[in-house]
Parts: sequence; structure tokens; C-alpha cells
Amino acid sequence: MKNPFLRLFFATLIFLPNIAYLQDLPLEYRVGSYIIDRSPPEEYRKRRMKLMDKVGDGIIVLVGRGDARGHNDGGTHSQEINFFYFTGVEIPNAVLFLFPEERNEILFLPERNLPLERWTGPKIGIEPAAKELFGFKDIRPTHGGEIIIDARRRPVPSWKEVLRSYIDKEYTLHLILQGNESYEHTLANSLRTEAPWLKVNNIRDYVNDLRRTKSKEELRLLQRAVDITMDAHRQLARAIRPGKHEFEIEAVAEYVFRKNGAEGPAFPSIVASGFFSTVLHYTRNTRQMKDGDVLKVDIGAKFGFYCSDLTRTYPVSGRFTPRQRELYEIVLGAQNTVLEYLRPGISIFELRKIAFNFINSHGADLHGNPLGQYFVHGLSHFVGLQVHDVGSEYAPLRAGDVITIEPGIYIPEEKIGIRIEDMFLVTEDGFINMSEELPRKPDEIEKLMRQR
Ligand SMILES: [Mn+2]
Repeated sequence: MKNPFLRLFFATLIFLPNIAYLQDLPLEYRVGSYIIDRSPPEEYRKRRMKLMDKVGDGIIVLVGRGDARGHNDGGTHSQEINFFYFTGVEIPNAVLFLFPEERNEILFLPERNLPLERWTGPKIGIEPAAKELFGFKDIRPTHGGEIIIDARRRPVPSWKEVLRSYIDKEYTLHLILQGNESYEHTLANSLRTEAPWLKVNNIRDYVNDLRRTKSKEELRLLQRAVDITMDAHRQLARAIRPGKHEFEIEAVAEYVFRKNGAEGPAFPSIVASGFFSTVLHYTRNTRQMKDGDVLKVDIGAKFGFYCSDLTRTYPVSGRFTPRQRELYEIVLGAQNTVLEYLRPGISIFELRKIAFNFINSHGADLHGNPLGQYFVHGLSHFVGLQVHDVGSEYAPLRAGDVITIEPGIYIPEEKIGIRIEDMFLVTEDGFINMSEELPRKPDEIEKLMRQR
């Protein structure tokens, strides 16, 4: 039903007795946020200014996530990451226009749908409170239609109609294009059929570069995510015992995440014992743990949209066997050696070579062969709004990067897989270990497990 007045008429017939209260509910009921801690509007505005500085001209269009119903927040909505990064707005189906030359910005929000809000919760619409809350001077409805000003009906264009008016003025259209089937591709293609002269520019690399350098605010949220994950490790370490199932340990981790206000796990928790500790991304977590196993626990809380990623390897019995301890010390030695070189200028690729050489020149497998062949994954990745955040392993590191360092040795024949993973902020003169408080040495791990 396109006509909003017809829609309202039917809605009124069916729902009026139940929904009138929704219209003017206090703001506290209408934020509809999935996070408990966010940055102030000025933080997002700073990011938009930086993007406008980099792009320089035309019109930048960012489209938030949503579905055709208008509010797909049946508990599964999560805002598109770049849209969140530049707006802090979680409302589904919002759209952002930026005009670098004019330093102008328009935020489009979907109109409120009261019958639907009965199910999905009261929302914020086009109202003065929204301007203050999100820090935008110009907020308009995504769908357009009509408004009444001075007792006269005036047409309001939809966001796409506003966009067409700029394309007619030959503005270059800047979009974040990734993959080949994204919404942005479809949008660009459909506009090109109407306006063959349209110039489309992909700003993905600009955006990724901005996102790589973490601001103070981002570091604050990342540290909260790390702190919560460290807490989870401490608590689950005390719960590990022969005879328990892996999922019981997973449950402790995810309980601690939610207990501390995290949105949940940033990725499926890996709780892998015995042979499965040698499976890099084992997430079934259904095995019963036995005396003599190692347990590899790779987990990360997501807090305020920011991810964390920390791995520890525990002896199920509470005590490493001599062989497990020998291999553990090699992985730890590799991590410590890498840290001697961690500073701006070096790349993740170069750091991995250092870790590989350390592992390959220490210890041996059961056949006397070097262990390098058992270090089967990358050493490090960027972390931020995504667990595997934007940034290339060949790029020289810069101050403001947040990365993991996670060497590992996985020997299926011995049913031993060991990974140690911490998160680091690269600084001008080296690094800060964001997960320093979580024990890494084998003696400390055993001690932690005894604190029951
Ligand atoms: Mn990782």
C-alpha cells in the first residue's frame, strides 16, 4: 500500500485502540539500541569530516542495513559496519549523504510504522530529538511522500529522488563497493541506466584506511571487549576438568560475555580438546574432555560493535605433560620473539617469518623433523569492528593499528594443538599489550586453573 493516508486509514481501523500510546513515548523507550556503550555524536562526525577531506567532491552515499518491511529487528538486526562507523546509527534502512565540497550531510531515517512497532518496539522518527541524539542538522524521511506546512500539502522526495537530482547535476557518486552483488552495485547499475554519464567512484580503500587507525574512543571500546574476554578466560580456566564437555566451557565464556554487557561472541567460540585442538577452527565443542588432553580456547567478546580475539591453551588435568609444556614454551618463545620486532614500519608478513623461523629452529616432531610445518596459519590480523578487520598483511604497520599476535603449533599425530593469541596496539615507539593481564606462561596457566 503506497499511499500513506490509505495506510494510516486501515491501520487506524485495525490498530488504533492499541497503538496510539507509541507515538509520543519518552525517548528512553525508543532508542532501539543493541549496545550499552557508544561514542558521542561528535566522534562519528569527526570520522565523516575525515572521509569528506579524503574524497573531496561529489556525493558520498552510505546505505544502512535493513529489509523490505522497514524494521528487520526481530532480534537479528545488526547495522552495516561502515554505516555504523560513520553515524553510530543502528536504525535499520537509514541512508547517509555527504557532500564534501559543501561540507553538508543529510541523514535519511525510515518513517515510523506504529502497527509494526507494536511488535518490534517504539522507534525514533523524523523529529527534533533525533537531530540531537545523532548529531545531524538535516534529517529527512527515506520514503518521502507529503508533509503539511502552513495547512498546505507539500511533496517530500524520497532519498533516491534526492540522489537523482544530484546525479542530474553531474555529481560524482562515491560508494563503498565490495563484492559484485552488494546493494551498492545494484544501485550504481540502476542509476547508470537512467544517467549514462554518471561517474561512480569506489571509496572502499579510503574507508578501510580510515578504519585501520583506531581513535581514543575506539580503543576504549576495544579495551572493554578485551577486558571482558580476559575475564571469561579466567573464569573458564577454573571450570576445566576431565569428564566435562567442551560446551560447558563455551557456556562459561559466553555467560561472562553477556554478564558484562557484551553483545555476545564476536565469532563462534572455539573450545577444542585432544585431537580437535589441532583443528584450527573447530566450533562443534561437543567432545568430552579427558585427562592428558590440552584444551585450546579461542574466544572473543563483541562490545559496542568492537571485537576481541584471545586464545589460551590449557591442560585439562590442570598440569601440562612434559611434552605439552615443551611445545607450549616454543609457541610462547615465538610470540615473545615477534614482540621484540613489533613497531611501526614492519609488516605482519615479515613478523610471521620471524615466528616461523623461531618455531622451525626449536624442538622437533616424533620423527626428528623441525616444527615449522606445524605452524599452519597466519601470525596476525587487524582487529576492530570486524574480528578480521581491514588491513593488508603486507602493509607496514602504523601507530594506531590494533592486531593479534597468535603463533601456534598443531601436531595431529600427537593430538596436541597449542595457540597463544593476544591483542596489541601499535604505538609510535613499539606497542601496548592490551591483554597483558591474562597469564601466558605455563606455570601461570596452571596456577590460574588451581584457583577454584
Ligand atoms: Mn585471531
